[in-house]
Amino acid sequence: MMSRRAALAGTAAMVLALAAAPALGEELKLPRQQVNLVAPPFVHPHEQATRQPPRILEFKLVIEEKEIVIDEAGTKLQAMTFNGSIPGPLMVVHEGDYVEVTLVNPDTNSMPHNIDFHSATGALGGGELTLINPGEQVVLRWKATRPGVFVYHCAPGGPMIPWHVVSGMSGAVMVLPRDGLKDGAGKALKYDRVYYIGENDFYIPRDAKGNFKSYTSSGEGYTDMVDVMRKLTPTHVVFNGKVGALTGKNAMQAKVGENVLIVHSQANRDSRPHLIGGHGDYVWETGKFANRPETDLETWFIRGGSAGAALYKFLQPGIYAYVTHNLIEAVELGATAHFKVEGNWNDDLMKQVTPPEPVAPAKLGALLKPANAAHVR
Ligand SMILES: [Cu+2]
Repeated sequence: MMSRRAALAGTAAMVLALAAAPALGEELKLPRQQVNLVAPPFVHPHEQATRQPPRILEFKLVIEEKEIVIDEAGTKLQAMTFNGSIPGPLMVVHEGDYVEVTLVNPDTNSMPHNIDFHSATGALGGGELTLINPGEQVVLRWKATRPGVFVYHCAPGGPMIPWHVVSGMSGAVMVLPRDGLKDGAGKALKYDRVYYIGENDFYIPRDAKGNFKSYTSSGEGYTDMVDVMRKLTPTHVVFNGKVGALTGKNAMQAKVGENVLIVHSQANRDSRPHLIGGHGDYVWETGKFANRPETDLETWFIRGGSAGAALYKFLQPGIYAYVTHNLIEAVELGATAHFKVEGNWNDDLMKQVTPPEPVAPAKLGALLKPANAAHVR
């Protein structure tokens, strides 16, 4: 039983805690706003610049362990996800806002999970305070003090960390400056559309014949997958959880003249985004908006464990492939997305002067002769 003195000390501590409480009281006075998250590549509605004072933004992330198909051949992965999508949803707030996340691990799941926000400060990005078993939930609040795009991911400890991440548990947060994006010389930059692309490297085990294996649960496939992971050679590198998740009828849409912000995250491995036939007008390669964006880029670099942002105004209509410019990963392993852009073609920027045509035989002979025979010794 607690002694009277201990009880008094406890009461004193409580009084002290209450005396220190005004800070908490002030916090609670901040306006609150519930945000309904949407599945990538789409992003929930938000202001780009805001005149409102800092707020508490409430988000809910439900962890879902489930089987997904990751390519056209029907290859299966026992995935682990935030809100059922790979990547998890992009959460948008402004610098100075508070992010209040309710993380739910339903009892239909089989493993403990948590969340490490690269944008948050302390306690392993919140990972230390959010480890929950199936059937539990936890609420974490952190202050968004640094503007930029940042990865979040599950980090339940030891070998579980890379396994959960390469099984799908990552996403991103975008902390916008309160007065919006700037070009580095103080000029405001606005986007007409924003898309969030999360890149994933998958490591699917093969059977003796070389065919991809499937499992009835994550746990059943764990040992096999770790063997593949340790070779550091992914079997798939994909955008948004699946080969073709953002191509063809799933292409991201835009119109000529629109500024499109592309947020790209990779929680585990390096990547080199490249928009074929387009550019990065303004690129925050390391993703942090307090730094001046680079301009006119052809390819940019996403360090594993980070997110970057590129702003591009589409100037021509057509289908643009957005790839990682390791072209083997883009074409053979899956890391290709499409933008479908509508509008009018600009002949000044590009024109096919004559279409492909057969070369006349006489002309061909002339072409094959050394052009400047006199100079050939
Ligand atoms: Cu997890």
